[in-house]
Amino acid sequence: MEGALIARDRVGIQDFVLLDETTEVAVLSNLKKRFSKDLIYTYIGTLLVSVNPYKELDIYNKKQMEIYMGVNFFELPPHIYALADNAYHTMLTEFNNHFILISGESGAGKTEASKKILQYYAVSCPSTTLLNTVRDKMLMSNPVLEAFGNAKTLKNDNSSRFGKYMDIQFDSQGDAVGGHILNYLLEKSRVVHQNHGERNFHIFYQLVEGGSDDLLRKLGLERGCQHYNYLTQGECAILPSINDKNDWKTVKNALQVINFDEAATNHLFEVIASVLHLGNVRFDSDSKGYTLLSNNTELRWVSNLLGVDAHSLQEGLTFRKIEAKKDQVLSPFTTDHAIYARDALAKAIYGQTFTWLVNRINESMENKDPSRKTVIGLLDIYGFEVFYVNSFEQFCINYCNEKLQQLFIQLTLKSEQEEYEAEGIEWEPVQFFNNKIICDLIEEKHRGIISVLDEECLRPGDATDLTFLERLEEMMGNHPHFVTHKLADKMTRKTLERGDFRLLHYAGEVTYCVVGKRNHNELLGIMTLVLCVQVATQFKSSLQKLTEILMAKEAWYIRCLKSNESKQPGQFDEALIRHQVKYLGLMEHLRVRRAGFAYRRKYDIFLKRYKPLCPATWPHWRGPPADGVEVLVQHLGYLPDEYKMGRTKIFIRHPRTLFATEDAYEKCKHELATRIQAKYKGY
Ligand code: AOV
Ligand code: MG
Repeated sequence: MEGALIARDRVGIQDFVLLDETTEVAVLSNLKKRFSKDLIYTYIGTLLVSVNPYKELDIYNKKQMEIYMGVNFFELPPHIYALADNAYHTMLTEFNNHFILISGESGAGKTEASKKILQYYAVSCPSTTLLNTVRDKMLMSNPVLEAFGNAKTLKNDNSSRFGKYMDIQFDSQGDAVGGHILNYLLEKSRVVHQNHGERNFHIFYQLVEGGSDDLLRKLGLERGCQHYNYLTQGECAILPSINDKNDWKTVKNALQVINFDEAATNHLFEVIASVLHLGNVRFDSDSKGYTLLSNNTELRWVSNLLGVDAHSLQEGLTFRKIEAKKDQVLSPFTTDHAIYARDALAKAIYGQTFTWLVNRINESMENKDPSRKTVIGLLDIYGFEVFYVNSFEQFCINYCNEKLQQLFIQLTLKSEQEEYEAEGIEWEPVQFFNNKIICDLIEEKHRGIISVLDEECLRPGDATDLTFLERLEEMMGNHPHFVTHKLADKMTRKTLERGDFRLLHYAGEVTYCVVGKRNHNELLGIMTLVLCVQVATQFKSSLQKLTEILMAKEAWYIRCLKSNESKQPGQFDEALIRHQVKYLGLMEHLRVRRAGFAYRRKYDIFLKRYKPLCPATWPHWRGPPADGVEVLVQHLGYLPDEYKMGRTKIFIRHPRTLFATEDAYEKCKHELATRIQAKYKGY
């Protein structure tokens, strides 16, 4: 198919680079126009912008996939399949590794996008029966991981509560031969606590709603979420948008596909059930203030299901072991402490199970012949989020988004600069907001928030969450992106409580609460703090590793925009979208793309298309394509200022120059066709 290299859509412009003016107003109006016609995708060069339609569109079927297979990026209307296909073909022809970075705030459509890409590869890559099984496993890993790692939040009914990076491995024929998943920081606190309007992880509800009578009996569970403390805090266990019974069936099937035999499946649900039982374990205090179990039934189920001794379990939940000289002394917990220990155990069990699950999935997708392979990595993490109360988890999630934004800035600006350099083209750098300052504020050695947290916990004895906050104030005092009640000006102070600190993230302000608002117990506060440190430090280094993995690959970007806060189809909330366009750096990206030159093409491709426009190049040009292009554009009357000749490509400054050429080409093609028709009419 020839098609137009830069087809102009009937509705709006399909590549922002070709807009006449790069103003925010023009960008928004183009997005809006397209959105109103269900055209949710638009390019900025090879970057794909996607606006969540909140309704099923008929653009993801097999027929659509076939249309996009092997077709040049700009020949068809923008689509996620076009991006997936281009990454795939570039990988095959250049035999290098790629990754697709999908970003956007919570509910913007990242997870859906990553699923669409995986489905595209499942259908479009060549297949053999053997490889079909690998492919099925990759596809089926999704419902399983979503059941265990996603939950309803206020932002998204299917919100990812873990970060996921998946490598899809291909052999030199382009067959998908294996996969590997890296997972990042699961939001474990959700297992024991959910805010109002939110749920625990889907799997719990699926089990108690969908599990067979027989299974529930074996696990000692009653049907219905209302029986479980861990499932009812958010007061929204049952929702019209989620069908737990059906999802249960999907997950059960998926588990079979990814090689979970009966024993493994049983084991998995025994562990899940044990968490539900733990949540129902209650404590009383006796006359001396010592903690006792209210009753033994739940605990016995936990010990049965996990195969641990009931007595030690009870002791662990109600007493603290203190090492005194060579002896061990048991000191009774207060009820608060016992609840804390119970919840910590539930979180640990769930976290371990999740890791185990990911490992099992990885085993089942393992590439049996790892010689010569290339990969396409898919990155789908939890999006930037701001809630009424933001705790440590939000801090990590937003930090992760901050890092990816930094990666995006480095890679896009760097690669653009390199392209101009490689082609010997002079260019004016574009001003942009670099969020490195916020990344440093969080992660810098000895001075960042994570380091302060780390040091504070190492201080003997007297560290509390309040001293942590004081230390932060001391260290960050005049940092432009850090505010606390004490540091704030009069106006801002009204919006901040004493135990909070606020970060001015690239995507907006977030106030984090340091002092436990759930239980105002100082000792518990510091325990949580210690746990946070172990995670934050680990998280920091795993993000560092991820950055290295990504930096070694060629990048493709999908920027997802949330169309409205109420999850409604057809609603284009202009203010909300403007905000995202801003902080995602889309305007800067666009300007960088156009910094002087909106359009660039390899000489041979440019010449092949437009050579009918000049007698000297038509029908054949003998000589270097660059010379042919020079002759051609001279003939077309390009002014010296309008274009530049690079080493392998022609760079054109304004879209209108190219539009004129494209129009001339269409006219010429039409005339040629008429002439040919006329010629053959006589026969
Ligand atoms: P997220 O991954 O970006 O949020 P999702 O991909 O889960 O967001 O999308 C949220 C919801 O929006 C989905 O459940 C769908 O209902 C709808 N949606 C998204 N993309 C599409 C699409 N292309 N077509 C139709 N509906 C769509 V989070 O995981 O919360 O950051 O942490
Ligand atoms: Mg998601």
